[in-house]
Amino acid sequence: MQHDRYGKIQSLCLGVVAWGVLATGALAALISNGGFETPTAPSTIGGKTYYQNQSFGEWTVWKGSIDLVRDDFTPDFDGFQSVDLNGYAPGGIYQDVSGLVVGQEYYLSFAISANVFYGLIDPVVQVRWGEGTSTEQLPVIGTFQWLASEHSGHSNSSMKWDTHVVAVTATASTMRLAFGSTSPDGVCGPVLDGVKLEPVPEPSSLVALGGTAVGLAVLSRRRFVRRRSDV
Ligand SMILES: [Ca+2]
Repeated sequence: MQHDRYGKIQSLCLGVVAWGVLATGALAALISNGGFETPTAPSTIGGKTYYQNQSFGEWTVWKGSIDLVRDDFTPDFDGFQSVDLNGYAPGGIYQDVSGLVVGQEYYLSFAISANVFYGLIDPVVQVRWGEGTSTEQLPVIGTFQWLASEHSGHSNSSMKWDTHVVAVTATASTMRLAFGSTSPDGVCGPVLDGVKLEPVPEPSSLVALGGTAVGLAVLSRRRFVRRRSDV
């Protein structure tokens, strides 16, 4: 296991700003259904499974299958539902984000955890961001692993979450954002929730945010793994 110190520092700094942005609460959401609260999934183990090319809300499955699950099975990060990116096989979802300003930098934030119904695993999520409709061809902007060894007491009834923040730039007014599991075949994988995209604030706004954001940022634990080969 190789720790990426630069990645951690960068992630922390981005987290300071992003939490501050979120704290303002004044920005319109660019990501639709980022909390996966619709449609309502059945209250059963595995929830509702969606397969390649099927959609739920603004999200579409681009590989494998995923499970939309309710928190009575898998306590989620926010709201009542989240997504297990391993349905019956490693899956992935994408959303085309519109209304972006070309050249503008944004902070993408999200939370990941692990479905450990069949035992502890260290699931991995790849994040893609780019122009075009061929999701497999989009650049991978980050690979993130949730480690059981860092989450004592984690279970499907007491889930521990990692929050991540990544800076992305809009090169078109509509960009595709995709998440994909690279965990082994199986019905338990990385669980995703709380996906948000916020414009990077102007420098004057950063000054006004003050130290509260710093306090919030250091409370979050995160791991940034640049390449799948590092894990
Ligand atoms: Ca949610």
